[in-house]
Amino acid sequence: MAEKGRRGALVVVEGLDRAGKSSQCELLYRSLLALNYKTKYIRFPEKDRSTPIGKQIDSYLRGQSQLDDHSIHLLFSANRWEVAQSIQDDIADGVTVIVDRYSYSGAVYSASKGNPNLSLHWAWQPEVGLPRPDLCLFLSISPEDAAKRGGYGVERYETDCMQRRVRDLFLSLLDLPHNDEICVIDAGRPVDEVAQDILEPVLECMKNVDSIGPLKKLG
Ligand code: FDM
Ligand code: MG
Repeated sequence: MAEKGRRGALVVVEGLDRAGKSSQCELLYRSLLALNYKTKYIRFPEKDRSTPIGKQIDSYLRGQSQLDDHSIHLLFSANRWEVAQSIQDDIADGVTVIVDRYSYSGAVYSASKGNPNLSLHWAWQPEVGLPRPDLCLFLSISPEDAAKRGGYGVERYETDCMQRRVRDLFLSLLDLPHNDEICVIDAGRPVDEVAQDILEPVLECMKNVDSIGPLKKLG
């Protein structure tokens, strides 16, 4: 149903572990397909973690390898740069691309590790120039609601202390004046309600891409 000549929208879904990002991305993807929109759903780190960089990230997250904080940070960023061109091509082709985690996770998780040489400012720099989302939905969940959703897995960043820092840094990003494409969604509610709250701004954004103009770059 993409109208002739209209580009797709770049829609990013962000939030803490257990906020329901992947389930909501899946629901959004199916809703857009059901409405006959050309749509793709991708995630970072990329789904199978199967590219050479994806494999290194996977091994690090599982605790099977050690890497300097800056190195792993740059690998996460490189993982996005690997697919930046194909995102741009899809968008130009009228495909709406839904992205599960993006540069915001990239900067915030690395800057939450407590490394004094790895500030949020430093962490953001490799993201500059990547395709800029037309809309970023931040799924917000309180630590209490997150805790009700069951225990963490075994991956490296899935600890209370880390998640608390990540949450605070995410919130500080939302306050920055140039981040006006970020929309906060209360993700502590039933899945269907959250899905409805996500679908509306996404459809609105897809309708407005012409007035937004060409896909922008992160600055
Ligand atoms: N993560 C994810 C980062 O630290 N940097 C990044 O750039 C991205 C995309 O990887 F703990 C972290 C966030 C999370 C872990 O992601 C795995 P999923 O979405 O929970 O699989
Ligand atoms: Mg996770």
